Parts: sequence; structure tokens; C-alpha cells
Amino acid sequence: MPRKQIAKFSVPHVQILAPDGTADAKLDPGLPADTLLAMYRWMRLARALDERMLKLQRQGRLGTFPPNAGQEAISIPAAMLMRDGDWFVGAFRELGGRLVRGEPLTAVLDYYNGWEEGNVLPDKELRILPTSVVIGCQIEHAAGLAYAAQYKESGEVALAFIGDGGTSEGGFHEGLNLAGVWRAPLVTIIQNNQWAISIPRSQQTASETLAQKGIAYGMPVVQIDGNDPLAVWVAVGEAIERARRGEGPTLIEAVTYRLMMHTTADDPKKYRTEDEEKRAWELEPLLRTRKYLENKEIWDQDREQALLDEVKARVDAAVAEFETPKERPLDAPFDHVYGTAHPNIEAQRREFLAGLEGGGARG
Ligand SMILES: Cc1ncc(C[n+]2csc(CCOP(=O)(O)OP(=O)(O)O)c2C)c(N)n1
Ligand SMILES: [Mg+2]
Repeated sequence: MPRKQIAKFSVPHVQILAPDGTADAKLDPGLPADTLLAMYRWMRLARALDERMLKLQRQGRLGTFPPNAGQEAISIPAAMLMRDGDWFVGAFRELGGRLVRGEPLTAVLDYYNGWEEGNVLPDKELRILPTSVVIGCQIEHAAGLAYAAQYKESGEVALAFIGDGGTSEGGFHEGLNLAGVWRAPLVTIIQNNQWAISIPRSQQTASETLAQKGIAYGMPVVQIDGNDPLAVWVAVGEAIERARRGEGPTLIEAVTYRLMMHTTADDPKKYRTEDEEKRAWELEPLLRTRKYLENKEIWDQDREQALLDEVKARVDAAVAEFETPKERPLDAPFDHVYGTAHPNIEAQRREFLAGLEGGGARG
């Protein structure tokens, strides 16, 4: 029998907004000015909070956290495309997207200072899952949520994020496999920022692209420029619509760069060159988004300054609120494991409190 080809695959790549701020006229989704301005505003707010958090951490006023700078163009447009009822399932580098979905700035600060209150969002229906420090398992959670949405015929979708390093974890593959078989409404976005702590993309996998990993699980895939909010808007928008129509999951690889350290406990100078970082800063998303808005004549230096002042005031207010002394019950984590009290959790709470000096110190 002659050998014959039984399957053929390809991976598309999409970039719409170039680093110089010019957009491909054929692919530009032509978003209304207010949508573009809102998007840039979120990006500036996320960047301002991220920069302030680094200063606070260095001053000993905040715990360890993973800086998000450079990745704003991924989770922000994606979150703007979500509807009420959809699930936001992050890893730990989706600061902007969390803010868009309604997470308060103070919750972010509380969380990274080790306060359980940071995991307690004001409105249960925000549907933002807690930060997943455990790499990969959030994709299984997201697949389960998407399957539940499908079962309930709710029309809701789950949007999940993972890093390039996370694609080597079992949870990533198990989650995508199930979503593919179930044709569940799951959109998974790989934030390929080139580094997993000190492991470069080249040592992470022999795959030519990370997007192609979804082909094995029977879903459409696309690689996009993750520093291009228009490419993210188009690719994630198409994937969400497909999921809502009952046409199953999608895997998106957004190529970007982790501009800062892995976390504040890391020093990237030990494993990458400053020249590489310098080149990456030239491609970062806020710069090109601003140029695009200026080319459209809906932005200028005065508006930029007004926005910088506005986001600074918001961050100042959040920090002041976060640093206002308040009662922080040390057993707060036991309050939120389940929606209602559970005898096993209550037994663990009692054991924990009994173990504290004085039987339940308050901080
Ligand atoms: C299951 C598991 N293994 C290892 C770690 C330690 N760890 C924390 S972040 C990280 C690298 C993650 O890299 P990537 O997925 O590319 O995400 P990025 O940090 O670049 O956003 C590792 C190995 C962990 N948190 N969980
Ligand atoms: Mg990474």
C-alpha cells in the first residue's frame, strides 16, 4: 500500500498593530473611539498599579508579587470582550484583566500582602477565580466550568490564561483534552512571555509553536502578537463567539515578553542580557497603542498627562485604603473555603486557633 498523507495542519499568525502604531487596514477591526480609549485607560491603570506595587515591595510595604508590565494587551482586551456570567480563570499575570472584570485595586494589594481578604471579592457573581499559583491546574478548573455552562445551556464561556512554562504541565493537557472531547465553551490563552522564571522558551518545549499543542486536542488554534491589542481583540472575539455558538474550544498563543523580573524575589540579570530586555521594551504594547490613538487624532500629550494624573490618583487612593489599619482575623481563610460552613473546616479552624499563642491572636 502506498503511504498517504492522512492529516495536514497549519498554525495561522495574526498581527494587526505594528510596533510603530500603524494598523493593517484590511485586518483592523475598526473599534469605536470610546472602546479604544477605554482599553488604553485600563492598560495605563494596570501599568501604574504594577509600578507602584514594585515600589511598595521594595520599601517593605507589600509582599512578593509577579510584575505584569508588558502583558497588558492580552488580558485587558480579552476581559473587555467577556459578558456577565462568563468565567475569568487566571494564572497570576493577568492584573489588567482582573481590574476590567471588577476586581478592586485594594483586593490585589491585600492578596499580595498575604491577606485572605484579597481573595474575597465584593460580588460573588464577578466570576473571577482566585489567582492560581499552582501552575496548570486552572485549565482543568476552566474546562470543568465550561462543561458546566454547556450542560446548563447557559451560553456562558470560560476564559483561561496560562504561561508558556505552564504548557509543560499535566493540567494544561488534561484540561484541553477534556474541553476538546466535550466541545466545551473554553477559550485558553497562552501568555508566551518567553520565560518561565529562568527557563527560556527554547528549553521549554521542542514544539515550533505553543499554539500547535491545541491541534492534538482537536480545536482551532492561532498564534497572535500579544503586544497588539487589536490582534488580541479579533482572535479572542472570534474564539468567544465560536464557544457561545456551541462550536467548542480554542487555543490562542499570545507572543509577548516578561519585561520585569519573574517575581520580586527574582533577578533576571543572572540569566538574560540587558540588550534582550531593551529590545523587548521597544515592542511593548502601551507605546504602540498610544501611537495608534495619536495617528487617529483621538489622543495627544495633554490627554496623556490627564490620564497619568487620573490613574495615579486611583492608585494613591487604593494604597491609602490598603494601608489603613483594620482588623484582620487570622482565621479568615477558613471563612471562604466553601460558600457555607462545613464541619471539617470548622474543626480545622478550632485546631488552628488553639495552636496560636493566646488561642486566637488578631493581627
Ligand atoms: C505546579 C507548580 N510547579 C512549579 C511551580 C513554581 N513556579 C512558579 S512560576 C513558575 C514558572 C511559570 O512560567 P510560565 O508558565 O511561563 O508563567 P510566567 O511566570 O512566565 O507568567 C514555576 C515553575 C508552581 N508554582 N507550581
Ligand atoms: Mg512565561
